[in-house]
Amino acid sequence: MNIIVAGGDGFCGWPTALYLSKQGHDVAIVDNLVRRKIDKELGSNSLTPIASLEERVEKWKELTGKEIKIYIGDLNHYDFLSEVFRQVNPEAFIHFAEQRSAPYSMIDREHAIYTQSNNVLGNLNVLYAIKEFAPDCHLIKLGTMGEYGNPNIDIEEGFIEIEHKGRKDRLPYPKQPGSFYHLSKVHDSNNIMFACKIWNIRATDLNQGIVYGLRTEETTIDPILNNRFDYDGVYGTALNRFLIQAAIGYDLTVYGKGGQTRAFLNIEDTVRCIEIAVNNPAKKGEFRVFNQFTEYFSVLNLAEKTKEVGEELGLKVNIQHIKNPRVELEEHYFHAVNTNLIDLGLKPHLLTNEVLKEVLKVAIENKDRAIIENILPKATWR
Ligand code: NAD
Ligand code: USQ
Repeated sequence: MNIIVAGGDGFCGWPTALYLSKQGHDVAIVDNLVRRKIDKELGSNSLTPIASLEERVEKWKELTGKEIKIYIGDLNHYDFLSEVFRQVNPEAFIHFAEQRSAPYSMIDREHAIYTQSNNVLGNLNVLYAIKEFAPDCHLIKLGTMGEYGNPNIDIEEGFIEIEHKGRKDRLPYPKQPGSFYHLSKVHDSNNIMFACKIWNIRATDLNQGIVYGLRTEETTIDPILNNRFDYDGVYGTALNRFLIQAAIGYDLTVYGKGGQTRAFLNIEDTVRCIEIAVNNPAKKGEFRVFNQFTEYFSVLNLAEKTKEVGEELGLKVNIQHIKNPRVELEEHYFHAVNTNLIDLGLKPHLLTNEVLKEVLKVAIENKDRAIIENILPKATWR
């Protein structure tokens, strides 16, 4: 298939582009490289050294003979996006290309406005481009489990049957997101659902949990194909941050009580979930939602697992409960359904001590690159 991977220079997009290219698809990456610019803005870096996108795709071609085309530009420049659609004629558009950090979106007004305009308007441009240039193209859009927030009932996959005053309907599941970033994903979901209804577009909204790990079979073939590994207080996510903190001898930063429970998946499963969505497209006019995660854990539980594994590798690991920079529940009910992807064949890579050790070893190998002053969170919600 002709597949566009938007955001293909990023943490989830790069391994996905390689994996789909390996499966024999014609892959084109669209990316404006803004994530690399944000590293400069924040004085931050990936713990693993990462090559330029040009070097990455050249190396992939040299090693496999497979070409990945690259289009450097912004989804918010509609002329650019239109030209990409004309040239690629995509059958699937995988949309990772958004500002994805909740803390970044909460820094101040400018960062909130940037996040919502980049994400919501970029996605709207993609919907218009599909309507105008590739009406059969399947939009596979990365949403987030955080769209749902922490309701005191089970979280369904996108929709819930409700009985009210004797009548029943299947309605979108209520959303209670916890940051301006997470809100941008809710706005995207609403726009996609509406576009499917009025223009007969086909779309899969993947409400992804927090991704841990960094390596896939393809990214480990050569160091030039390395994936990025974020650890700073803005872009680093819970488990990856703990593993890197353990590697550099920094106390693990559990925010508040640590009873915040979140859904997780291994990066190896991210790429497979995308493949499953590609191979099983939504029907014309269908808006479907898959909850893309394999397990859930409390933050404290993950810190304890990291401590156990770190100590097995001879590291001294302490857990610190620091003041929570966010406004969020620190103890709550969490039970979410994730059967749609499993029913379509996903075989989860679960979080074992062996898996944790592999990621921890990558962190140890690269620990001298860590910029210590970037570890504590600086952006606050209040
Ligand atoms: P990332 O920041 O590493 O990658 C995003 C990529 O998109 C970057 O390369 C960036 O340069 C590009 N981009 C951003 N805005 C763009 C624009 N307007 N035009 C063109 N390119 C643009 O993020 P990631 O961790 O790979 O996340 C990918 C997607 O998955 C995001 O939509 C994110 O919300 C979602 N997601 C990520 C996680 C996670 O744990 N990383 C979990 C759930 C959902
Ligand atoms: N947390 C800590 N200590 C840390 C970092 C985080 O206790 O050092 C806590 C946070 O307070 C929060 C939880 O861990 O309760 C998760 O935080 P996170 O930074 O790992 O994840 P989040 O901000 O939700 O965002 C990440 C990705 C985002 C994606 C989301 C999936 O950056 O793109 O959408 O995970 S989900 O959480 O399911 O919404």
